Amino acid sequence: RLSDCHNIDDFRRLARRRLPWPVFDYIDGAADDEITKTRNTSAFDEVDLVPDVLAGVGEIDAGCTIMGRRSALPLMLSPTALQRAFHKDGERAVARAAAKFGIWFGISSLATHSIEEIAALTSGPKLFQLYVHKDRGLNASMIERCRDAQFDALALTVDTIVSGKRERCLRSGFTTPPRFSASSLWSYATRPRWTLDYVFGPKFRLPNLDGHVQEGSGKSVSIQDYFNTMLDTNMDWDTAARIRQDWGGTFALKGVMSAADARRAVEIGADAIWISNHGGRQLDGSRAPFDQLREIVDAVGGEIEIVLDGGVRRGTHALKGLAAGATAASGGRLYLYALAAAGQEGVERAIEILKEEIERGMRLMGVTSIDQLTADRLRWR
Ligand code: HOC
Repeated sequence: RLSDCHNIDDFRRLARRRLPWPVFDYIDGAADDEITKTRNTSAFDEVDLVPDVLAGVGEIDAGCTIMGRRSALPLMLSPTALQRAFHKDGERAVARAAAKFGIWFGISSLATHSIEEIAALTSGPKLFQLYVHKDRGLNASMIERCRDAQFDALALTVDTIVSGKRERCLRSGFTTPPRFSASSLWSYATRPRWTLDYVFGPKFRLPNLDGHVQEGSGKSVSIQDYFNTMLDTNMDWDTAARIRQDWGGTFALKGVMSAADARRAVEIGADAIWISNHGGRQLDGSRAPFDQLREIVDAVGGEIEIVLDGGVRRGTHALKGLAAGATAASGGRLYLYALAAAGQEGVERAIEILKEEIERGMRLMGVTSIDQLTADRLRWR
């Protein structure tokens, strides 16, 4: 039950029970041996927090400004694909929950609700995550639609030049739209709530892709097919600079991992970078974002906003990131399990838990605002 969920891992257990295994494994799985996925979270354990006491923490404010908009928490909901495959309300549930808490969320080019539908739901801070397709017309149309719908920022994904080797998805044969297969039939049959919603609910669509991938069109694709056939493998820094210019608004690069690339992001005029390895779903063996944070902060801190994306499951993970120099912490799985478990109510509960952990952590650290979290409050083991 939702009331029994006290941390993100509790939602994960619920999601596992509610989702057919190919769908759960799509969310939960990562590339190769999934070492990077595990490391993304365990990296936070290499650092200890040093609290101050008797600091008068009756009134605290966990708010901050991210990419020009006020956020009630230093926490963002990262854009993730295919959300209606996890819960019938999909991205709408996430958008509404984020708006309720006054925090940023993102939708993916592979969202199951349209740019316009999501924009109409909330005037809260929202970004669009762009995958660069070979079809330049499609890229241009998504950019224009986001501009018309007044999205606050565009985040260009730069870490999916080819697909990571998602072995769980290879085994289950996961595609979008999800398809039933002989090996997973039992799992679908024993999850009737999900299966009935999916079969009898609104048609599963990817409305931002202008019909490139659509149910009923015979165009179901696997993750490998999508990345390897539809995305532009030749994308480079000139492409990123051109997209920044075409968009003209607040612009971020999602998936930067090196200090040298962070410097290039500054040079093309990006407003923010997401230090991210795509939740360990791309290059297994890639370093954890938290481990890379300090060298990136040393290289470009103060010149560009730095969002720490990867492995965040606790309020204290966010606090450690902020103390090490991040503007905010962000994550996908941190709300996706909750979406799968209980829709909007689940996402709200997950944000509430992280909010409480952040605020409790601030009080126990002896700080009343997040700018008081500085690197001298950390000790690296
Ligand atoms: C079938 C198409 O960012 C991920 C997502 C994108 C997946 C495309 C799936 O899983 O990493």
